[in-house]
Amino acid sequence: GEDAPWWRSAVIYQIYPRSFQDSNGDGVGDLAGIEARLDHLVDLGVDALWISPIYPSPMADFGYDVADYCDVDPRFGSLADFDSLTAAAHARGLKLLLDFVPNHTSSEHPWFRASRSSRDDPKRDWYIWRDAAPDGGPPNNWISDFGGSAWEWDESTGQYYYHAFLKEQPDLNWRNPDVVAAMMDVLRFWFARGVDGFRIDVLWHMVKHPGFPDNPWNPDWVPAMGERDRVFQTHSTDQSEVHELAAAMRAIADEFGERVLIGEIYLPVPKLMTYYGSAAAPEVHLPFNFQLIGARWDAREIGRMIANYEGALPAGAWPNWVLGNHDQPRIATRVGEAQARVAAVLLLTLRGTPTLYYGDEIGMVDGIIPPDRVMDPRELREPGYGLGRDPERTPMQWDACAHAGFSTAEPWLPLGPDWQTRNVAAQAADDRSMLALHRQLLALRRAHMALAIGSWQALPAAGDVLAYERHHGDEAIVVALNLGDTPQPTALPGGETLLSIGGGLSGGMLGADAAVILKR
Ligand code: ISL
Repeated sequence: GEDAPWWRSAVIYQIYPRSFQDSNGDGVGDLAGIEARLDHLVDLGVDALWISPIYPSPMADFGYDVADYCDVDPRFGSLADFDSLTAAAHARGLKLLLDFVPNHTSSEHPWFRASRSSRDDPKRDWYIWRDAAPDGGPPNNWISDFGGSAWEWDESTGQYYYHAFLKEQPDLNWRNPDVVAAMMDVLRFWFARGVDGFRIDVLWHMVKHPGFPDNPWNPDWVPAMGERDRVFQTHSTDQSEVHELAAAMRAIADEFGERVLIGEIYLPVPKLMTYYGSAAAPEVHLPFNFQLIGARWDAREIGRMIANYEGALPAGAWPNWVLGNHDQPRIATRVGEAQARVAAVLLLTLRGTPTLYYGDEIGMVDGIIPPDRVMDPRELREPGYGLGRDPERTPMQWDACAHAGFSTAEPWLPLGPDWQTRNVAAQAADDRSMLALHRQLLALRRAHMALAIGSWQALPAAGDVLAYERHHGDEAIVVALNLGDTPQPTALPGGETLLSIGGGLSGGMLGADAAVILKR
């Protein structure tokens, strides 16, 4: 009902802090920059911002390698800047979410420095250390997400340590209760500081099989898939004990009132659903649903996927949708400019909490990164397969001034190819722009409870058309989308047009790349 928790009707906006706004002229975005741009988020109409990691870090994986969980990296600012940003966000009615990175620390974290100092160090068991196999090789065949064995030999103590990602990102041993206690204190630290929730990095990775058996080899593997997929991550991820940890994190969030936990989980739907937990032991509020990122852009396939996901939700569980993030090619590049508009209507009219990736509201495309500008360690380790993530991390395109208004200096990554014409300033002045479309969609969600929190029901449709109805109380709203580039015959219940793009509906035909929202 109307008193649903804030995160159910909210739209979340993801900020990659290096790339949003630089305030001090070093070419890297920072917290003061985000604060200076908060009014963009207010004008857009989102409810919450999630900021990718801001903690002190050697930046081997741009902040997903944390060296101190309870401070701010000087490149991003200070704790005082963080408090100022939090207050400024809250003053505008915006919630603020941080990124919690519990699976691994930086190899420069004092905990790991202690752990690797000697086999007898009290912190030795805070990480995952194993003897070599009899041939001196790694303990098993587990492979890092960024390529190569997930085990790194430590010469001085004569054991291997486990890292699911870079060797600069050793995995914590969450089977050790001292690790659990220390990390739960990290959550309390930020909740007490006013953080409204967390996105939890690689939640499904946190616990590994205690026997460390080999993972099954993937018989269909080809190099273009990336080294990671040589094996199935059967024993290295998604172990049953992870659910106790998720429930423990949830219990802490609940100590602080209406806070939200979002789990980053790349698993098939039935497995994803288990991370909601149960009524007795709730886990994350929103296990990220990345299916729109993986799906073929086809009305029938996406229609089946939505219905399947809706049908699989446990009682009381709230859905969510994502079109892009800092690890995935941008939606405008995946489906093209015209369909990116249709995709925006889809993201913002499905049932559930949407997360919008910075720049997608102006239709930013993937950047083109010259070889000498590559920054992503994933690209540097496995070049040439399109696995690199720099293209979706280029600076926010604010205006047509120097460096797109992002910085007074050369940005850490090159600007996107179209920044001089595709930017916030240009689109703010054009009521048919992608930005204007996002503002309209977000205003409609605010004005119509059926869109914000109503039920979802498929409507019959054929060809490239996807159609559904949202209901709340007496309100019924119909959405129809043409996921193709030819006009499609479409029969819809009549109603008042709330929004129409790409030529809309006329004479029983939904135009190429068109979408309509009707109030019955
Ligand atoms: O990219 C992936 C899914 O298509 C996976 O390889 C990966 O497991 C997933 O993206 C995990 O990402 C998160 O953790 C990483 C970090 O590099 C990413 O930026 C972060 O989103 C390690 O912390």
